[in-house]
Amino acid sequence: MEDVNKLEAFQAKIDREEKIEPKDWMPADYRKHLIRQISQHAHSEVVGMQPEGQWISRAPSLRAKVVLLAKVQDEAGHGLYLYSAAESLSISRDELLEQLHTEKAKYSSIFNYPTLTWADMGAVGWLVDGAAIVNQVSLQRTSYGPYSRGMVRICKEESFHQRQGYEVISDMALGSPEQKQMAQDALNRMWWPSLMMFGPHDADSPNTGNATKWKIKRETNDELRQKFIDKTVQQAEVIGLTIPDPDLKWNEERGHYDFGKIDWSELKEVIHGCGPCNKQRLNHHRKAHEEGAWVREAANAYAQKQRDKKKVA
Ligand code: FAQ
Repeated sequence: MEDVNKLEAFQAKIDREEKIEPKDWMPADYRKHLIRQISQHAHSEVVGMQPEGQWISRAPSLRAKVVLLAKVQDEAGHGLYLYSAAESLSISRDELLEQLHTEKAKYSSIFNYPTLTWADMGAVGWLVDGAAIVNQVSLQRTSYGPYSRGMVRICKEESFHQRQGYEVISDMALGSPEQKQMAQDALNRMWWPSLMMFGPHDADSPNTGNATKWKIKRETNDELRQKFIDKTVQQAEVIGLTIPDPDLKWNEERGHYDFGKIDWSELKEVIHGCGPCNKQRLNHHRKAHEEGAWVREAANAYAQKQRDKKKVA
């Protein structure tokens, strides 16, 4: 009976648009759902540093290098905000990383594609950050306080990322015929994987039901995907690039673009470890984590020393 009352009070709080905070009572499934989503979001930010990190040493100018470096550092920061939000739900950072390394936890499918040319740095910022913002703007209103507040800050930085990418792709698209071809090729390769970032169709999305009831998700996978398409098509037109979808067409009645069929078998394969770079990305993360063990040990030893000092004083 007590739990039924608590559950009703919890749902009423959500329905009143009040945030749930770490010390509030919450059903175990809400906690589990949030840990899953927030940690996967954090892993995506951190693994997402790899495809861009590879280009820092190959950026075509000092300005481009500095800007890309700043962007990749921001992504590490986003990972940290998100890991902290997940930790506020009583799970340790070690457990979260263990789940990533044992492939129990996922990260966004998009980061399992290679970045082959400098134009891909444009496509990642323009499309991948562009898609991430559409999703994250919506998540600013998520019901869990620490996640919502983290999103507000992340969105501010993410808009800078999207502009960085659009600048790179615009410069290429409006440059020499060879550069324009590179920009078009990057768009051709990244377009469909970017649409897959929003997850399966609503009808095939097992987590959407609870996520909507608990206001973790404020818009569904399909609604967000449509928003992203509608705003990105015009951006491609401005710089003279063609979206690689022959079925893309403005639908006056719906007030949205109609678009072609997404290859869901490709998303399934990538999610289940068989994308072009899955093994490479995870192995790199595991290796970096092992090599960083001494830093964690040193930081813990230092923190312990400070605690001991306080005790004596
Ligand atoms: N990739 O029932 P649903 C970024 C999984 S941040 C991999 O629809 P849900 C910044 C899903 O987890 C990008 N797995 O799931 C940046 C679930 O499996 P599970 C990350 C996917 O949670 C830019 C299963 O399929 N953003 O890019 C994908 O309701 C540039 C069934 O799916 C976030 O994480 C996928 N694409 O909706 C960094 C935002 N789609 O967990 C560097 C927060 C689905 O039951 C460079 N997350 N799955 O084993 C979300 O909004 C949601 O979790 C969705 C999925 C929309 C991703």
